[in-house]
Amino acid sequence: MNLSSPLPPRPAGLTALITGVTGQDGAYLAELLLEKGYRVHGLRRRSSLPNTSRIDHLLADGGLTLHDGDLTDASSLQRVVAALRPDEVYNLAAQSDVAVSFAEAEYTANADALGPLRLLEALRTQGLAAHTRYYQASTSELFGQVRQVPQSERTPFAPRSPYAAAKLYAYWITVNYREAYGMYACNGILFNHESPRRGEQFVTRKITLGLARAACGLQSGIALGNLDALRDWGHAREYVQMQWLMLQQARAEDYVIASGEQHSVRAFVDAAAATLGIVLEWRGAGVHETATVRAVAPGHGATHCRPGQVLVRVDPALYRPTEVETLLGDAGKAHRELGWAPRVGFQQLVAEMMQADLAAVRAGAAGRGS
Ligand code: NDP
Ligand code: GDR
Repeated sequence: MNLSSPLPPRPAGLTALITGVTGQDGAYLAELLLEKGYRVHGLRRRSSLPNTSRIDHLLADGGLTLHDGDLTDASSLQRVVAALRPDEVYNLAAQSDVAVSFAEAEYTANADALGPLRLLEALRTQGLAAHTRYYQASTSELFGQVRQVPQSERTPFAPRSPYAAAKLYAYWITVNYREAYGMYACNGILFNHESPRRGEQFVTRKITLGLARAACGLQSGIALGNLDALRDWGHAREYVQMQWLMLQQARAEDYVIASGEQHSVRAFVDAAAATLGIVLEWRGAGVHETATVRAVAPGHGATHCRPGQVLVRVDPALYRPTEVETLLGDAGKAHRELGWAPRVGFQQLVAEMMQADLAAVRAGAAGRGS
């Protein structure tokens, strides 16, 4: 990444609070901030089983400190903010699954819309409005029913899910606190970003984990929903660098972060299968579409896949009530002002995820699929 202009100096040894530290982005961001010499604190919500597998290595080092709290509980946010008086807050916590948001719309609004409000209010009422810099994890889902391709900071929002509608409130309340109270508060409008640490319910990871299990004979194939959806996928490790950079500027602004490339879910399946030496044949359309193994090249790990095997079928239950069909980002502003230039391309991202899941399944570290 080339910075187009020198950053204003920030003091060393800053204190950062990351909500959502146990998630994909939280883990990468915690690593990045620790490398930069921050004192890093994370908010962890209560769970009946351990939810720290992505950050256990940071906890073992003693670098990262966790605090119990929940975005739906204002008192816990007030307590943590008052105790830490952080220099930077990265609000990454959210009910982040778009499909789940249709089933849990009220909870999603509570966590994803009111959660950011509670956090901003904690900062304001603790007298930190002029001190703490705040990052809000906004999303390309805000564009929803796309009217303009590609989408930039100037594209109108048109949310298509309870998740996106909640994130719309979070976007605007962040802008409002910036304007009303002079806070350094900004939105990163990030397009889809993936990694081997991606949650298993998201489509990319569902594909790489499912194909890895199929390659090892642990399941025959996977069921997917809308194969035609188009997404702009990048690597999470690179995207969290921009989250940090957005808080290091002379003034707070909102930025789109995207790869500028678009692929379908079907193309992701093809690329993941190719990493395993599998050539697929797609037949049928809509809910009748299937992908069958046409050929398998030896030596790529797909030891249990055979020609004729159905690797992908469509399950209509996995379609969403309203879908975001096409997303493609224009990150020109971030390129010009933050020096944003993604290095990891689509093929490299897919290959890294596929190889990581194959290695994990072979090592017995990823459980048996259904
Ligand atoms: P993950 O789903 O991997 O992580 C979400 C995190 O939020 C987890 O740490 C989770 O805890 C925590 N969390 C959920 N609900 C609450 C709550 N009520 N109180 C406190 N913590 C909570 O998401 P990602 O890391 O992928 O994404 C980070 C953020 O960026 C999210 O806000 C997401 O909506 C947004 N975003 C993500 C994009 C992507 O492509 N990844 C793109 C654009 C925006 P637990 O581990 O216990 O579940
Ligand atoms: P998205 O990611 O909804 O874009 O939200 P997801 O990977 O869930 O879906 C991407 C597209 O794939 C289609 N799809 C399927 N999706 C899932 N999860 N499972 C399936 O079986 C399946 N089959 C097809 C979906 O319909 C969709 O079109 C992610 C999250 O990280 C959000 O928090 C974030 O804000 C956005 O990315 C940007």
